[in-house]
Amino acid sequence: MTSIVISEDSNKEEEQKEEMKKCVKQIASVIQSLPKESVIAITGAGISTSAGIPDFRSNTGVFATIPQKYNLPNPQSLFDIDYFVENPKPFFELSKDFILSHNQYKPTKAHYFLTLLQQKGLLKRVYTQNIDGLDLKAGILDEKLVMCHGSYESGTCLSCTNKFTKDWMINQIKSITTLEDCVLRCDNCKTGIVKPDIVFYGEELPDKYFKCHKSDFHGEAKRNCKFLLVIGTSLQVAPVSTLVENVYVYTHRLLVNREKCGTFKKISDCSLEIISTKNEVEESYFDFFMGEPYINSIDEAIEMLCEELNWEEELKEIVNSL
Ligand code: CNA
Repeated sequence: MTSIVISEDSNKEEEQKEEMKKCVKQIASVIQSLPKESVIAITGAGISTSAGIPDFRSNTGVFATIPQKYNLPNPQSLFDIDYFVENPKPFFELSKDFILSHNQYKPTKAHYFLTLLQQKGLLKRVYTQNIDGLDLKAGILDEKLVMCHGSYESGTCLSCTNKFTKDWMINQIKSITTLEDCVLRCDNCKTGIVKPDIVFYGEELPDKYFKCHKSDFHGEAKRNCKFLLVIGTSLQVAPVSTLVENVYVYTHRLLVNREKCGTFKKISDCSLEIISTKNEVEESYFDFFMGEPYINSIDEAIEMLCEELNWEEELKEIVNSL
């Protein structure tokens, strides 16, 4: 006689799946009850990895794969302003392919999910740490978007501050043949280095970051953010990493990421309910997590959420229309 044996592992997997389903239902019901302009999203490199752009800190990310030949003090030196001024070649050599091909990358489902939230009038702001421009390509409006770490859309001469367009930088890079030439030099002063307008470690964030931070996270205004959506970031780079702490105490927060990070590490499974008594009224709010081991990727999480919200067709329409 053969008997069916259910292993402990498969039981656990089933339990995890059920747990995740419950969590996705809860998240969807929160989203369905949100007022206008009450969602703030914070995004990082993980939202763009399925578009083919490596992040920094995954096993296959830039920091793990930087060639030894550059002899960098540490992987972050590649984007450190003091190091760049002394030795800009490693940055340009490694960025060359990205700058040349960056028009070819397409937004991911998670980018389009943010566009869908915008279309529904729910989106207040996207704070992206990314420099790939995919949020703009996905149709996020300029007034809704804060590119916290700048972009490759323009460049500036570090000596005479002359401005250059992306097309100028692309044409210059195309003409580079050897590592020795691998630095963009200013056409105006002839000596300065032209740095793409991305924010390096040690540089100030754009004014727009501080302006929007004031109107989204200060005083009474912070109460307007009812749902903080954090996607694809290890929350290791300040000040953006600190935004997740700046929200009002009853703001629901969802992290969609491979691993838990920052204060989301407190979540034991997929969600954490925090009950608090204020003015003798008991209030509860939730932190949510969608990632491993329950969900394998950001795209998969977004698909699950759209299915639960019944937004699949609308998401498809956006993808096809852009
Ligand atoms: P990071 O530190 O590399 O973290 C990325 C996070 O995303 C990690 O926690 C990963 O586990 C997670 N992740 C990656 N792919 C997936 C996936 N498919 N599914 C689920 N989770 C995934 O990057 P951060 O954004 O936190 O760090 C900030 C830096 C990265 C900023 O200064 C950016 O400019 C910089 N960066 C940007 C890009 C870009 O513009 N696309 C690419 C690489 C680095």
